[in-house]
Amino acid sequence: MKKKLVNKRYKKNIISKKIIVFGILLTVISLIVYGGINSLKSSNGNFLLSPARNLFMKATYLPTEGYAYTSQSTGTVKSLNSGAGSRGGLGHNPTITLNQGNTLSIHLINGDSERHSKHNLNIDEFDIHTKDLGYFQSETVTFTTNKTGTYDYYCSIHPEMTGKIIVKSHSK
Ligand SMILES: [Cu+2]
Repeated sequence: MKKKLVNKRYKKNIISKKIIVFGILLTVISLIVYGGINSLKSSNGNFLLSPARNLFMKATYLPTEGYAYTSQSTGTVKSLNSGAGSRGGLGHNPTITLNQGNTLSIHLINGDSERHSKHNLNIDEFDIHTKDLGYFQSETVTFTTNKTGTYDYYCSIHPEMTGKIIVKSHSK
């Protein structure tokens, strides 16, 4: 009779230990999964469903145009039109055309070797605001085009630094 009781207690002990170990494992796994999901989120809080397209933008000073963004298409962003008066394959303040649901990473570098002015990049509708970047500083912003329409990107320091982002719907 006594032996059986001891056996029961021993079994109970093992079970509660198993539950504790299982609980710890579950916590660790949840943390890993949560971290993984969070790393898939873009700057405006949307989940990345497709790999980000990359756009390299340089904030600079052009003798004829003044302060401007220039870009080099990496081939992943479609219809990256160069602005008027572009030279040497570099358009200034280019129009960026995207489809709804696209994820775009803009890598902005302050390449203002002429004036060494600070520059930033803002797209209000997608909650994109970089820091004021000093000469040679860079920042990457990532967002998902969760709505269609034509939006402005701009530098809050230089009103002439502005261009358009056109987001088209899937069906068109
Ligand atoms: Cu600027």
